[in-house]
Amino acid sequence: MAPVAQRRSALTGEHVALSAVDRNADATPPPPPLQATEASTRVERMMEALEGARGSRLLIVIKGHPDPDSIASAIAQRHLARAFDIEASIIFFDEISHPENRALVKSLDAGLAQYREGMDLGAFDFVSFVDTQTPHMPVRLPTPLPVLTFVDHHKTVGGFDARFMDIREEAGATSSMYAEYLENSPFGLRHNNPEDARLATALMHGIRSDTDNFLLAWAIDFRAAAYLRPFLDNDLLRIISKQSVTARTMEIIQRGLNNKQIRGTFLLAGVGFVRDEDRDGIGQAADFLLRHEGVETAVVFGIVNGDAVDGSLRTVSHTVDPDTWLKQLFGTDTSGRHFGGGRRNKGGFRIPLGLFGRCRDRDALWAIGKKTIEDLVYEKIGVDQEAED
Ligand SMILES: [Mn+2]
Repeated sequence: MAPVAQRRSALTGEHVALSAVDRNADATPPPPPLQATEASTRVERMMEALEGARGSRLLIVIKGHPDPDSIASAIAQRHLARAFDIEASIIFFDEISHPENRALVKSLDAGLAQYREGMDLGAFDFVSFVDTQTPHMPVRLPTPLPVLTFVDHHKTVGGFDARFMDIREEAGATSSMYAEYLENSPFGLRHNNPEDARLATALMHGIRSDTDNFLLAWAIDFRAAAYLRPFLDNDLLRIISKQSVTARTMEIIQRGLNNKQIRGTFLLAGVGFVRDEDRDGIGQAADFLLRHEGVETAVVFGIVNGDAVDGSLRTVSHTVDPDTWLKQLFGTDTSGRHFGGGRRNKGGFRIPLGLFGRCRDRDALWAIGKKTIEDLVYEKIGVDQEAED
């Protein structure tokens, strides 16, 4: 008989037999998950942080426009917090602009709240950040809340602390990291539980969405998918992952096509004025234009909501690191915050127009915005090319 494979339980340290082996002792035991010890250590530290906050009130923050990865991660963080009698509320600040994401939140019955002026965020004891690069609150609080957990897969920027911090650039989605916590904790997903099925489905959708349907997935993303698979609500997954492009996004893509300028492997396209609720169209236009033959990097930008130049970068280039590239290009504002940042294949930037946003001559305003971005980008491409030669 094959020896019974064992694995250390994450919490108790006891050796427990793998259930797959129990069912069929003759089969070769499956290899233990890669980095099993690391995963269990991380989970223990997450549990310690939550234990230390038992009974408290936790604010889980989604920054920027909520997307499938941040929404699922926030729900997973709430699931874990609740196991420690922590009263957790999820809050977001920017409009859920993508119609698919609005449908997602609705069909998940996710219980997300949008921030409104006058909300008393100071009534919370702790804050958790998911799927974001820095722990800055979009609104000012009289006393900043201590950061309980910080979980993300963007490039590390450092300079802050949290009771539990886990940043992994080699994860295609923050949802994969949460799936790993669930798999290795005693508070993982349960079969035949509708709420857990929704959470599993949300996480799977988050991973698919951030990895371009596993095209850009890493080992952790595939492991997460394997763990989530038996818990999924397949009908729900089909509904929420239905890809559609809105008429206004089509229009933004069309403007991008009309205005594109290509230099070598670089494509730059200004799409003019874009409504706040259509901001995601800029990213989708960049996704689309990146498929242009011979193009390795695409940057699409527009003036969003009349008050900021907003842009998205997509790249398959080996030499362009979106985070470094955008940070070098745009630098920081007066309080030292970067105008842009990103992760492995994508990035974004937002440059507030300040007083210029009040300019009534929209053509003049767009001309200034467009010229500034074009000059900066082309200067940078020139410098990069010289450095390569
Ligand atoms: Mn993400």
